Amino acid sequence: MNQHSHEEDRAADARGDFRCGTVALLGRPNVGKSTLMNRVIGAKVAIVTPKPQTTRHRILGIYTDEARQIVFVDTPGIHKGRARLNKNMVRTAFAAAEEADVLVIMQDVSRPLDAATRALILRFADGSLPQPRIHVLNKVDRVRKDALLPRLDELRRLDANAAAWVPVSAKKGEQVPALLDEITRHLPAQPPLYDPDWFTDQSQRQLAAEYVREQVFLAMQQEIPFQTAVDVEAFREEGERLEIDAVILVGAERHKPMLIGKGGERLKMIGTRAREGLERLLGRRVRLHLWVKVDPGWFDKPAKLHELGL
Ligand SMILES: Nc1nc2c(ncn2[C@@H]2O[C@H](COP(=O)(O)OP(=O)(O)OP(=O)(O)O)[C@@H](O)[C@H]2O)c(=O)[nH]1
Ligand SMILES: [Mg+2]
Repeated sequence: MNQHSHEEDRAADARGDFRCGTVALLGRPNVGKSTLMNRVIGAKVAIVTPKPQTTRHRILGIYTDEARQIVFVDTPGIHKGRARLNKNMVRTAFAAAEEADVLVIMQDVSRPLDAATRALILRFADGSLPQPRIHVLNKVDRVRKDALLPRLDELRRLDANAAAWVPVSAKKGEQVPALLDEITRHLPAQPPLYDPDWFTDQSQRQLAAEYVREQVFLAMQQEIPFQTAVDVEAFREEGERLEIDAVILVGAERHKPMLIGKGGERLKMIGTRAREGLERLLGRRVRLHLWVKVDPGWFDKPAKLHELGL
């Protein structure tokens, strides 16, 4: 995925100045964590939608060049939610933070600094986790530059001991190289942890489930996406082509006809778009079969969540 030579990797490695470590991407839902990771990796390894609570798992995105390997750990947005699924998502985010070498705490500067964002910043600012904190002010493409200064001032007061504050646009790529350099400064000197050719820890099977879920999030409204999960039941290679059978699990009986749509049109559209995205990502033909199953309240059932890796 990334253009670099293995010889250069080995050279930096041999000099002992190669840097490598993990960076947890933390923040409220919808601030752009997954967008940033995809931008750095140059591929859609984590799904992105305009709806909050898109990411549910901890997802690795591995960036390697001649001098460093930055292992991004994308996490679910930190939010309050009563269902077990929501609590598990938030637990996943905090667990990722504990294990990382560097914390990137992201916010959306196109929105006011609300109480929940403030509370999240303060939660890390107390230094209960010892790692360096880099605050990322995302979506600068949506604000006037002079509006950033008061925001920066306020953040510096909230977390005076942070390592850096970096305004970026994950969507446009603005200031992303500067952010990578800032992160690199805080990484330990050590050889790469992952094969430089790898860019994510997800299997093609997991990516397929996520790509379908992305299309469900984009196509459906109200509570439906939040009560939907995707489970790949069969995954096999037929020559060059991938054959994938996936079940879309919905949380209520009445969601099923809405997801399928008139004459099956909506489900067909979800399948087509997910398949096209997967074909682009994997560079091979895909045949995708989708079914819809109802499991009332699955998002509160420990056994079901476990089965889905949630
Ligand atoms: N204008 C603008 N939009 C952005 C930027 N970064 C992300 N977005 C949009 O913000 C929305 C949310 O992006 P995600 O990357 O899914 O956000 P997230 O933080 O991963 O969200 P969760 O997974 O729900 O926690 C999407 O519609 C993105 O296109 C940015 O720099 N500028
Ligand atoms: Mg996300």
